Amino acid sequence: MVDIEHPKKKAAGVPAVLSSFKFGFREMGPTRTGKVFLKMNQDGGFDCPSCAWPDPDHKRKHAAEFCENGAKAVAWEATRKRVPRAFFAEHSIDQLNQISEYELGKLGRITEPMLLRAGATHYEPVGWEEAFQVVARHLKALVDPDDAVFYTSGRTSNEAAFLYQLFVRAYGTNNLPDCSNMCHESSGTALSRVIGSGKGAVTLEMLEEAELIVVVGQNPGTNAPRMLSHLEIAKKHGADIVSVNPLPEPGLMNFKNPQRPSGWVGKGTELADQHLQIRIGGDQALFLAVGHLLLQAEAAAPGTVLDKAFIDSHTSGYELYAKHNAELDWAAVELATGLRRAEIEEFTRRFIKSKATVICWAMGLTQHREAVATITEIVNVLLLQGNIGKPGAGPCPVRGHSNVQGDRSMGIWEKMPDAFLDRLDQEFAFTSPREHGVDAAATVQRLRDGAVRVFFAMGGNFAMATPDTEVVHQGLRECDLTVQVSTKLNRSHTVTGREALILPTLGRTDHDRTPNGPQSVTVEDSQGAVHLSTGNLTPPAPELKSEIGIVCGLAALVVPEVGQIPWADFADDYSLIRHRIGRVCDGYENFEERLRANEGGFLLAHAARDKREFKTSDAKAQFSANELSWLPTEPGRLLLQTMRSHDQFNTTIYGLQDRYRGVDGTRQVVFVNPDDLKALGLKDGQRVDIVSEFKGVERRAAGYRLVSFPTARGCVAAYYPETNVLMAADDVAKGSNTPVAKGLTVRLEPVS
Ligand SMILES: Nc1nc2c(c(=O)[nH]1)N[C@H]1C(S)=C(S)[C@@H](COP(=O)(O)OP(=O)(O)OC[C@H]3O[C@@H](n4cnc5c(=O)[nH]c(N)nc54)[C@H](O)[C@@H]3O)O[C@H]1N2
Ligand SMILES: Nc1nc2c(c(=O)[nH]1)N[C@H]1C(S)=C(S)[C@@H](COP(=O)(O)OP(=O)(O)OC[C@H]3O[C@@H](n4cnc5c(=O)[nH]c(N)nc54)[C@H](O)[C@@H]3O)O[C@H]1N2
Ligand SMILES: [Mo]
Repeated sequence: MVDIEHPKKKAAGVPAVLSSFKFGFREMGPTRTGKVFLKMNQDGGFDCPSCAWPDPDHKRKHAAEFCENGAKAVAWEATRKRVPRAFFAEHSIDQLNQISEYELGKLGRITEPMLLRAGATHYEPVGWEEAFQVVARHLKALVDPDDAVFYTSGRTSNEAAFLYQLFVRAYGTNNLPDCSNMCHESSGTALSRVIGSGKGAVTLEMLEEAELIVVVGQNPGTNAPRMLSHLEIAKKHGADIVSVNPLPEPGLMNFKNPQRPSGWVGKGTELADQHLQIRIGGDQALFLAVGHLLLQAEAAAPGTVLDKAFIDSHTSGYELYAKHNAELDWAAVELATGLRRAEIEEFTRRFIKSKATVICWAMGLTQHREAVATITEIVNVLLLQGNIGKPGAGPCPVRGHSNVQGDRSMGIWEKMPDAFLDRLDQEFAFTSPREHGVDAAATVQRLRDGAVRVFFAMGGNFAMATPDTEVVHQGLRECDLTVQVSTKLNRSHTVTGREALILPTLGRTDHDRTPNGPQSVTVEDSQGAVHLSTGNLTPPAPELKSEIGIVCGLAALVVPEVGQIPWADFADDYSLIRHRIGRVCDGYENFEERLRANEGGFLLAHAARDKREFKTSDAKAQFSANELSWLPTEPGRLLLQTMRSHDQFNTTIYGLQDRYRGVDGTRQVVFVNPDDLKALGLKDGQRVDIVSEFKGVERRAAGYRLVSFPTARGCVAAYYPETNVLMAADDVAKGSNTPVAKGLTVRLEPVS
């Protein structure tokens, strides 16, 4: 049944806790639920596979640090349901393609390798040895290793990621696209250039000490719920919190902390002191304006606003930036942001008052055409007041997947710097390719050209997470071989190449035992803390392999003669892998020793954060002079953002309830401002097609229900991944090549 009601004003609290346990019991039963929820994010336990928000390490032993959505992610993986052999025998590929993404995910864990032979209509069980032989046969047959692509999602552990990139480079290509290409690539690109590290420069402690925290383009109540507890602590210490978002996301407006009994019964904490309901794509203009006002305020009262000492000693480009930003076209800023000048002035006064400011952001900023420029504009504002490398201050991109940052540290990147490749080559006595590989967007374009022969995925759901869904599906079908290493089924297992393999693997919660005994893996969170993760549940099937076991098994067949790489030893003893990681990966020096010395966790060094040292081209933090950019629209056109509901993890749909936004029973909705509905002659509840327009080409998502919603004027929202059909393969962010998922130009066509 479809039920649409008023959006909620509060997040978390009792309904969140109930929802976790309900979902837990349904999937795992009471005993497993207890076992799992008690071990999550605890010493000696496993790292939550949901988001990349850090754990408060000093409190790890005490509080059960988990959130509703983390609990769902765990229950989804630790489910007792299995996909039996018979299921594949009973369903042809065509029939599998009729099953919705939501239903596929609910089927349960995969327990044995499955092979779709060329010309066959059904997957059939296959032994591990034969499965590996199939991959080896295809890879060895390719004349050019660049005809194969090796994707990675962000749940893969450091150890597995390190071996995977080693295998791929030993094979001879840098074609290592990852989910990060579609996620925080813009943050990495911008921050590397201007502060010399692509990683955020704020720890949990620093966040709690901030006087002003600005949360831009992020919905933490759903996507990083544990962040709210830390915002609440900062708030108790007196911090101002400002949300910059076209939507009034309830987690930020009012938060009931489920970790504390008072949050279950009390009225919750009003987190945001100001909500700037920005027009989609208006953020660069907003921060340009804030910079302008800060410069003006300093001119009016010299020595009181800017941190001149910091600017002089640690930055470059200030003069140019200040000159460029002396004049501002306020009319353009108001159009671009949809905000009133007075609101921006109030926002700026908060910066002036604050001695320590953190700016957090996520997909609402990174998935725009001008994302890189926008992020450098944010850094400009931070640099003006010396808000980096001191307590309570800094840029804080909030990463998505639980180990997406660690995977990058391990070398999962199509363009790893030569210094890394040199160390890799030296360590393993071979020569890795130097030519850059393809990223996610370039992979989509290659698929479109029918130019990918083997598509191999270490987790994830490339068929659904990428733009231009039909184009991607067509390209995958033209591959000779597609391989999914995964825990559960999704569309990427049913849209296949001529031959296809499913290689089931252990998840984060599963006990991982090799002939050498029980093994742990490590992950790196959003703020650069590394720690051990040890699964404690009986795996879904005894013969299931870990991702490490799979990579080692494959590599021993595909590249046995390349370099000196002890694949078999690595498969048995993960500490040997960590030893090598320590010799190759930046920041991981003496990895295994540090882990042991620090009870399984330590913080990676970050020069800008720790020492105000900037590893940029001129060893300074760099101001950027950007032209004002925004997204004007023609009459009758709106800006669409594709976003997550409260009941999904990326392409995995847990349920059909977007509780905070008041939608239940359907995902086929488009949220529109009531005044826009009126202006367009449309009505709440009516059915429309969403039609996107990019470079003269139209794309259509049919049969969406209009929901009158307090989003910013001119801005509409619908759920990812269903609306990825509206995205164009060539529509990417400048500099980072991230597919544009926010700020698509659309019109709404009523269907009769
Ligand atoms: N439960 C759960 N947790 C998750 C995930 C999940 O799917 N489910 N996914 C994980 C992953 S991989 C990621 S990357 C993160 C994603 O976390 P988020 O970035 O929070 O995810 P989105 O749902 O894409 O939300 C984008 C937010 O940006 C706002 N926004 C959109 N356009 C603009 C704009 O132009 N300007 C501004 N200022 N705001 C804008 C939207 O209104 C929305 O609040 O979450 C991670 N955690
Ligand atoms: N329109 C639109 N598109 C987007 C986005 C958006 O906001 N809007 N967001 C983008 C972002 S931020 C991201 S990160 C990508 C996400 O893209 P992906 O990371 O490719 O997608 P997920 O849905 O997270 O992948 C889930 C699958 O991973 C597998 N899996 C789960 N756990 C494990 C494990 O431990 N090991 C292995 N091997 N497999 C496992 C399961 O089969 C599961 O179905 O999507 C991007 N696409
Ligand atoms: Mo992400």
